[in-house]
Amino acid sequence: MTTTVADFLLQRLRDWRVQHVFGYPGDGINGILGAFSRADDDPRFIQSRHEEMSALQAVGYAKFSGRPGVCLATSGPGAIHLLNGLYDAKLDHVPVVAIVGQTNRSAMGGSYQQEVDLLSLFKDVASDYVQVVNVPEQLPNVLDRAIRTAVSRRGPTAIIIPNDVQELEYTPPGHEFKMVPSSLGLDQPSVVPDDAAVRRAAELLNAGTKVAMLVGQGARSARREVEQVADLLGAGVAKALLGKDVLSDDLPYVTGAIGLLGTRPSYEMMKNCDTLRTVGSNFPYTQFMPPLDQARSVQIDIDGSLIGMRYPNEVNLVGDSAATLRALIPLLERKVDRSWQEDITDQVTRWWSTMEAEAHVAADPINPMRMFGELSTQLPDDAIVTADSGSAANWYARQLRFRGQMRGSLSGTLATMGPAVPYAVGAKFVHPDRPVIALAGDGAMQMNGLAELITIRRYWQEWSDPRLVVAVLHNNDLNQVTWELRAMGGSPKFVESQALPEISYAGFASSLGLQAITVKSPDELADAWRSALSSDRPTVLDVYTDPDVPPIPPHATFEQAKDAAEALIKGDENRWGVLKEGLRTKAQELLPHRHDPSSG
Ligand SMILES: Cc1ncc(C[n+]2csc(CCOP(=O)(O)OP(=O)(O)O)c2C)c(N)n1
Repeated sequence: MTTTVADFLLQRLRDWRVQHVFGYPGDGINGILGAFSRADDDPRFIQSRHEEMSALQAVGYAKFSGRPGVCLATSGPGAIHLLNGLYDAKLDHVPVVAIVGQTNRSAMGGSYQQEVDLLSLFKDVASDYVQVVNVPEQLPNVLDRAIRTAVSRRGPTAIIIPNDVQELEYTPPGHEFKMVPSSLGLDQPSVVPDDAAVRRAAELLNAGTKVAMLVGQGARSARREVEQVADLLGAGVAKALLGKDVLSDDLPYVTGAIGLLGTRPSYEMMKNCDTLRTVGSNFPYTQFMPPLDQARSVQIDIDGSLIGMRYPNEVNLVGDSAATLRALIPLLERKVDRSWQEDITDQVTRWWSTMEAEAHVAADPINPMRMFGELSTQLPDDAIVTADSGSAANWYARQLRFRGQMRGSLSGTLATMGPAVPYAVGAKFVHPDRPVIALAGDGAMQMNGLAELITIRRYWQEWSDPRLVVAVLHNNDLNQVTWELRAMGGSPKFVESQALPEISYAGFASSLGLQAITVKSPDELADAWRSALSSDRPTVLDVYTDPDVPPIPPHATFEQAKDAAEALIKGDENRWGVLKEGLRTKAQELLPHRHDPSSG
């Protein structure tokens, strides 16, 4: 039997140890689908309900595996649907390879059905590498380069294979003029800056007395080293959103999230430090970093093109975070005066009790912070948590205490709606033996999550640990934007754009045979989470939450508060609830707390 280009494509993906391809069919990739059938579905074709979901599943897969995610779509509309997920990969620096079909070569340029200029379509999103395979001999090089580029540049790449090319007999590139051979594999270097640069960084850090560290997802492989440095320097450590799982929140000097979704201890630490050390983070909001003339600063990042642009650093060290920190550690002097770190530790302890108290503020019917707070205490040590880009992102950032081997992610930079459920599906194919929790908005569920519950229904029985919990913040509101309108735009809630139609998420889940739990009272929350986290199947927790609890940072500025108040005066339909919940929540920062998590 002859080997077609599509057969070889799958063979080569197997050679690269790709085990899953997240995709959706169409006649533009019929040649490839035929090859899947001949290859006994190896790699495994994972079918979603929408190509954007396939791309986001590939992003989730890549985020939780550290390996490239692969997605597949047909020409024209299928390729277009992939785009948003690929941009998510691009902005969060995640390796994803997209493979798409195209009309036959004979029809190209003829305004043929489903013919879209795919090179132009992918030109921006896959700017590191996008290529058409015109003849069989081109394939190994194009595929290998797409994979190697995605991994080494940490972003999406795209391969376009016309339908008729997929069906051609595969012939390898030869040893001739204008042939490009190829090879498998990629051994990446461990990059360490030169000694002089490391010494300059050490001198700066040794000179400081109030050291603040900021870690991001690039520090994930340097957990032990970051802890060691924080201890030596008597520093506090804030975590950028994508770096939430880099360090345990049980470490007393970890101040947690930073920025608009951040914590007060992170805010205070940045406001008062004299030295800043950033590791593996591209956190963009400079206003949450020290005033520009206040701190001397060192940054470590693997990417020389992204370093040094968030703060006027004195030293920009391009290198692998763990290796660079290991080179730095012997040069650091242990700070004798520990008062800066002790002060941070006190603030962190108080912060967690404030969070607990805020979560226990009565709301109508359920305070969303309580939903997350109850989860936090029950999170299994090996849990993987994903979150949507609405108000869930705030509570994910502030209320969840990560520890153990927990992993977590969301659409950190594109902040697209609806990644929680597809990321969770992607995570389940990486770690079928771990519990996965998706924290979803009801708007996101209506946009795409409900349909992806069907994908979960289709596959869950093959996961060795069947626990996948989709917890829906059922507030009948596009809440995050409603609050942004109030706080930033000074506008009241515009009901036509913000209110969502009421539906039962539990009802839909139960029609699919998933466990479905509706929660309408805060007293039911703990049992609901227990039941979901001990279930023998995936669960949808349909939690009726109060849209009037403000997802506004505790350090909201006076201007923002003024805008919000003006918005309410202008006639917001929820004005009384908003005022009540806002005041009650804010008061928790000032009041002594009954719920002190440090007391158990
Ligand atoms: C694709 C996309 N469309 C619109 C937005 C703007 N947006 C950000 S959050 C949000 C509201 C999300 O509502 P929901 O999922 O119900 O979550 P909630 O904030 O209510 O918890 C919207 C519309 C976006 N980020 N992405």
